[in-house]
Amino acid sequence: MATVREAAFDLFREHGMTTIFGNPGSTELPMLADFPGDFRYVLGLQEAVAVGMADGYAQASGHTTHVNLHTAPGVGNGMGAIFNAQANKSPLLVTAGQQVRAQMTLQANLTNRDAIRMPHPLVKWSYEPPRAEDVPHALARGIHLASLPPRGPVFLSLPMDDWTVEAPAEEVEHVISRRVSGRAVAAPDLVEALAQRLSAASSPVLVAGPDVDASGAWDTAIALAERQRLPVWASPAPGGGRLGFPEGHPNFRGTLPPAIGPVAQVLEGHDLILVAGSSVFPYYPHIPGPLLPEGAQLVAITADPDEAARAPMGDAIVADVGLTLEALLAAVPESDREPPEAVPPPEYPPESDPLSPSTVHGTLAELFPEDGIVVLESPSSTMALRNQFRLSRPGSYYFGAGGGLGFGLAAAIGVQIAQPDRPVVCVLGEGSAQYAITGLWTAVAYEVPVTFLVLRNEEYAILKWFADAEQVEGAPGLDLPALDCAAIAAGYGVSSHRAEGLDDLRTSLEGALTSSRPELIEVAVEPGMALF
Ligand SMILES: Cc1ncc(C[n+]2csc(CCOP(=O)(O)OP(=O)(O)O)c2C)c(N)n1
Repeated sequence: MATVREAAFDLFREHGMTTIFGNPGSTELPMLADFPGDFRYVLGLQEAVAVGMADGYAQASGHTTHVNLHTAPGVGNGMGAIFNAQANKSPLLVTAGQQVRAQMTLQANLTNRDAIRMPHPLVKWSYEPPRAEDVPHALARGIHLASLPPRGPVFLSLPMDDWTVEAPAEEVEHVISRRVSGRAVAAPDLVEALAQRLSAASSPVLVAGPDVDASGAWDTAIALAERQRLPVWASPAPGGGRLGFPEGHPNFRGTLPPAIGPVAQVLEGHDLILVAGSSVFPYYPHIPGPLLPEGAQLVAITADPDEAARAPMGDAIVADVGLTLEALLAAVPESDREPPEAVPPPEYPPESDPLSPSTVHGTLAELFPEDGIVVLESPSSTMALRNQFRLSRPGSYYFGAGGGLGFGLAAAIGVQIAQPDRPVVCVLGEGSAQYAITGLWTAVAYEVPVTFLVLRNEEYAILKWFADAEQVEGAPGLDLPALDCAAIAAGYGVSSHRAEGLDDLRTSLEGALTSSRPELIEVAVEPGMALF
């Protein structure tokens, strides 16, 4: 007879979930007992980092990923990162330990007294099984729910004395062998009607969002844009956690601005806006204006019913983005509209002291390997990086769609573990780096060769920009003098370097990109926002 623990690990094995991220405490040790040799445990030194790494790993591998947190305080530490994971639609099985059942009612130390309610608004399902025997079934249910569209985190609180209880054999056999799938194509008449609207439009445009990449629709989006001669915009950067279209493709125009009025302005002249795999739209800040340009209609394809329902304008089709784009592609003819012409990246400013963030990003873009991956969290220069780069392969870009800092550094490690053959560069502001700085230890301990490029502007530049936009004067806490990331990294055992000038930056980037260990390069940059 198998124990609950043996059944659980068989279930994880069956789903290919043999890499577990976590930070353990006394309430998690019974789960980790006799840890099987075919599993890998990746230790994060703080729960937010463990969740962020799992988020990156889940997105870059495409598979539901298990992250195990310490009971109440550990779940609390992880909540900001769980918020990010739901915004990223990252399929996570988040488990946490709990007091032994016999001591929960008297609320012994470390009891999570309302475990289900704690992460509730951030997860698709939050549960504590009523009996130890229900743990394998609850884990399976959580894995299926996390994997079904819209993907996202689920949470299970697991009392620490459950793991050694005997599991119900027949039930477990069924639970382990079940497969649940949720990719659904839109009804044929909807696809046909959309195909007719698209072909009949005089100037249609495609807005490609993160779920194009997540649903494996990269090539289909290219084929559709080419067949219908569609100019293509990336969905606005704050919510555009992944790219939906190759930035080096001649049809690619750029990244939409993240505000109501400016989006309508940029899309002026188009009569049909087809949005694939994005919410409509991830706006911030609030710059009012018309929701759509004069005379334009909008249709969104999304696998997320909530995204479809909450959009303030346009129609929506709820279905798998990849399958629906394929069906649409098959239903539209070759168009005779004029094909768009390529937009080259803007020229970056010449060397200055300190360097402009645009010069740093332009230089990185020049050296960037074909198969490289960028994980970005450098708030005041997000747009500069997007404008300087022309990333053109699927799975090449990850950005925290939720906006909670700490995603970048942690997720880059998870992405690199999931994609060991592709070089990962994590571009960070020195302020952002602090939210997950302990991740550097994990990168060293597990030999994860991420290149961390830290832009040091000695301030929270984007908050100064927001202060201006919000007409806030005299706000404290927006300067970061003397935060020495190279020295901090050295303390974690990361090989680090402070780049002085452009030549040094170039040489050190070249070295780091081919290094087989984590490297951190800090570069001083001009304060303020960098857009191009
Ligand atoms: C968890 C969390 N706390 C606070 C913020 C607010 N915030 C947004 S950007 C920012 C400053 C980031 O500083 P830095 O990385 O140095 O980037 P810069 O703005 O200078 O480019 C802060 C504190 C946030 N987004 N997430």
